[in-house]
Amino acid sequence: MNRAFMDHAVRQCRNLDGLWDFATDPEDIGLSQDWQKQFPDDHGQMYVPACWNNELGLYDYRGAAWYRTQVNLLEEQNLQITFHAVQGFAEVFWDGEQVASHFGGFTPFSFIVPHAVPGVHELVIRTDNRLGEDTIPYHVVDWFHYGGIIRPVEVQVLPDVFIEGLKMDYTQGEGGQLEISCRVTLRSLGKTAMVPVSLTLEEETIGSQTVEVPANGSVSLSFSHTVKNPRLWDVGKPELYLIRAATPEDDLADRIGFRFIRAAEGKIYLNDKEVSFQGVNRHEEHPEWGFAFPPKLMMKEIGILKDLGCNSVRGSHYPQSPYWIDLLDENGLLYWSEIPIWGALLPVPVIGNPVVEERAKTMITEMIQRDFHHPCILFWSVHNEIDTRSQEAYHLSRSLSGLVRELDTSRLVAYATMHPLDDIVIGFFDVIGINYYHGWYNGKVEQFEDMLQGFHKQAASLGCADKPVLMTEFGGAGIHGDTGWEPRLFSEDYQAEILATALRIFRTDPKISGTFIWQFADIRGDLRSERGFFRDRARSFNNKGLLNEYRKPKLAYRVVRDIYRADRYPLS
Ligand code: ADA
Repeated sequence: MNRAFMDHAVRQCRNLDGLWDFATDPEDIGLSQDWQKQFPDDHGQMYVPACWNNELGLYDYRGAAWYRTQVNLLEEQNLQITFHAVQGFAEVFWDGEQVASHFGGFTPFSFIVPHAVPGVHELVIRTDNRLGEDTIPYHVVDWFHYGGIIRPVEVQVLPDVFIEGLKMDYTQGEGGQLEISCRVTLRSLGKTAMVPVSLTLEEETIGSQTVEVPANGSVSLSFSHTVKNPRLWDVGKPELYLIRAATPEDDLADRIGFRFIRAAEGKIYLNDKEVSFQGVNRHEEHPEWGFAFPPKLMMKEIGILKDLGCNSVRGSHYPQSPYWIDLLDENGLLYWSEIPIWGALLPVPVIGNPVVEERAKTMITEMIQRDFHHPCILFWSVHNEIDTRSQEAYHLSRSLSGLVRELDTSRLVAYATMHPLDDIVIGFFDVIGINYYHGWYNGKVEQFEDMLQGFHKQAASLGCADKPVLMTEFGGAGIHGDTGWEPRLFSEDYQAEILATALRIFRTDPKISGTFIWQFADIRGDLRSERGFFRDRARSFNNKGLLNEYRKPKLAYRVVRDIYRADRYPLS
């Protein structure tokens, strides 16, 4: 339902999209008044998925809010309900009883109601989108912090024995063939049962086993298979396979792509060919939809990325929609995925807060579990612009990079630094992203040359001269429509000049493996009269987009397109 392919052909699935009952709870009295049992009579309505901030009167509401809908069953059924993303901290109630809670606004969580009886059931969720000292992101963050159920809520009907998980790994075998191994997990919500399980890759059955699933327990099956002449996934060559586990009553499919990534001698290789990244940073945000980004617009953005001559995109700064990542898979575009530790204004003690570390680990685990099979994802990145000169960052980097390596040995572990000249965490990572804004926040854009020399020296001093380096952020603001003769700050002309000069410097530095321009499109900023942060964000937007917030191109878009499309990566 929420993927670009059928992840279930047998299992009944439907989204609970549409109008839900809705009530803000600014005094935070809902829990004490048991709103999960007695929803306020004077409630309004809110669309799901959506951000409440896009509704009149709720633009800057930060706090708790409650949603309610009904699920009507005509017969007894086992239900699995998945919230694909809810901003903030969510607590979920089924017929008045708490059944789930989840922290973090960009990854899914589910709960199961076994043997739900026929009749009308109440599904209630309280969510609080306030950010604080130990939330991720921290309460000072350079994007508008929306609230709401921002991605679909899905109801699936499960048989008593259902397929709980499907995980496929692969290695290079002899003569170009692939050795794939797949683990299928089944779970019982009832009695012990003997269940036949088949595994198909595209149309070919590559395994079948019958297994005993213990009552109210689970069991995992392993399958292995050799793929003789694999069609490798590559930039502009989106070779995809559907892998599907099935029983007589259930199924679960995912889409995979076979490709090999490695970093060596300062370069990044995909299928043994060096990659030079031509990318942009993309927030999944639009002023009229907030973070509840519609799939139709995602299609448009793929088209724009191709027109621009990109072969890659950085998902700044949080796990983005599965549908979006499916489209990247389908179009052979490379992807950098990360969790929302936005660190430019993150105090060092917060970096060392164990609550933040634990929450970061949960988010990394959920991100990798959800997106493990996507061939487009080359990088898992664990933080953005934290103070990587500090011991606290050293500890956090060791912890988070270690977790990524436990969960996935097939991709590169990355981060983005804003302290390239005195960064001390470089050694934990496979790839270093540098975010720097010469020509905008400080100095002249030509100073990038010195900055890079300084960074290469710093990396070498740490024994990391062989780590590939990407310029993961650089640029400047250009207000759409502000053009003229003089290179004024905030003019489209000056923005284009920064990018043209910076790209020339980076693309002629053999130690730079690619560029991700900040940013794809203008986004709303988090400016408040009572706080002085981000005051340079004219219009209350971050205006560094190549496009304005309505995806209209600026001069910078055209200048970058001429550079990105000049010599390589004919994506069409
Ligand atoms: C940082 C940060 C971005 C954005 C950018 C800017 O690099 O990672 O999210 O805030 O600066 O526009 O200043």
